[in-house]
Amino acid sequence: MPAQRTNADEIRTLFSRAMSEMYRAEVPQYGALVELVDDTNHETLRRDEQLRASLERSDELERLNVERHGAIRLGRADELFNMRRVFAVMGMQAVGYYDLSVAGVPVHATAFRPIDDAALRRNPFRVFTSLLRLDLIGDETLRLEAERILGERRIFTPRALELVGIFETEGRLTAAQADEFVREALETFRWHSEATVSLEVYSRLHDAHRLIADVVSFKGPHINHLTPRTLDIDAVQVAMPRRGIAPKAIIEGPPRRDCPILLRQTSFKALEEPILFTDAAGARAPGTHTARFGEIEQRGVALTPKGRALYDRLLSTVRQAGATARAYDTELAEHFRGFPDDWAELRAQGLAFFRYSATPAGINACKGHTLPSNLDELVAAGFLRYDPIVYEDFLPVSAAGIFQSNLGNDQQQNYAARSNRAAFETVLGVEVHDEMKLYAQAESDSLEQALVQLGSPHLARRAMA
Ligand code: OOG
Ligand code: NI
Repeated sequence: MPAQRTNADEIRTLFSRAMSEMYRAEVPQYGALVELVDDTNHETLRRDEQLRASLERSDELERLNVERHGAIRLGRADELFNMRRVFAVMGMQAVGYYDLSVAGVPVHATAFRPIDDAALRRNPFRVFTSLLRLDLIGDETLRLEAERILGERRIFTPRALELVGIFETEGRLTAAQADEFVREALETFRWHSEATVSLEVYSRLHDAHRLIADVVSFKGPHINHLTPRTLDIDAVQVAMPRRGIAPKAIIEGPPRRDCPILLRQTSFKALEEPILFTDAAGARAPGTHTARFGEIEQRGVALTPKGRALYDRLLSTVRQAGATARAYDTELAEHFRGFPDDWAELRAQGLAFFRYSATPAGINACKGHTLPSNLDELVAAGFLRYDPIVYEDFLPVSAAGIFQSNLGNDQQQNYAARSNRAAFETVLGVEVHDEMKLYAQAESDSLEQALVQLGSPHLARRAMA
């Protein structure tokens, strides 16, 4: 039903724009980061004509400046359930399960994002959404208190939920309802400079884990960062201090390469912001809270399970080596020599996902002739081309690195690694999509279509088998 889909895509665009405006107004340093990213993108495009032409061809130039993702942290089961319904209105579905308890962060998470190609092309905005795992708080008194405090808040406006209900029955919203929905939904993501707890309770939550204080002490799950796309993440990382922005020590993810893979990201350190705390008697006390930051990202090709296993293995050897931040980049580049940096090789070894298309030469050649009956030969003859499928998800080790850099290094904690995907999905109300299946499907759909265009439906069937 195209009408429905168009509607959701438009609402997502309206929403991400509104969120961006709100966040720039709330966090001026984020505005400064966005300016730096814009300047760097311009400079990169000025120097790299080929890149400019390719972005222009794929219609990406004008969308270069739209944010790619944001993140929130929820506290209660029904908050996650309803968040799924809210994001569904914007055409965003839960993809992937991320267990961050292994990295000392007491949350598990998913990414709400568009899943089909057309929607991703229109606006790829996604939200990394984590749920606090109160079951990982050892101190029972504190756990019960956190539960009680969270139990009293309502993070959605009644009207936002009403509009979600209308969308669920009608399959779409009118333009006026969409505007109203965006306004109402935005309220959930707003910053509150007044805590719902006393300074004393805040401190106890904070001592258990800074993230617990962040989730429990406020009226709602303030957006904690937004992330634009950069064309040159290394240049922005280096330039941040010159603009008075303090970057985290390292860029997360793979090293810089000719054939970019997965996702590279870095951020500036979260800001310490003034907060008013109120005790049970109504007495107020000033304090601070540190949660909000700005991030940038650069995406590459999605890896197959085989490619991902290689990535995870190489990365973990670098991490185990425990290099200092200064030596880290060199170590990383060194270890990743073991990862082919050539498109043909990545395809031949089945390390990455590609989108196939029939070339004009191929379409011409197949009129009246039989083409090679083998995929590699079709590629070699220039009848079939392949382009990298962009990785649209997150990386747990990187996410933990982003979390960690904002928690201060004194807060390294260890939780028993108890991944609990089933519990997460029960609370969510649906199963999360398997991202690998989505990429594999996109690849095989493109191949099938291309082979049909080349008049080789039998080959298409064989390739699909
Ligand atoms: C989310 C951190 C994860 C990313 O880009 O990996 C994330 C958070 O700090 O709440 O956004
Ligand atoms: Ni992020």
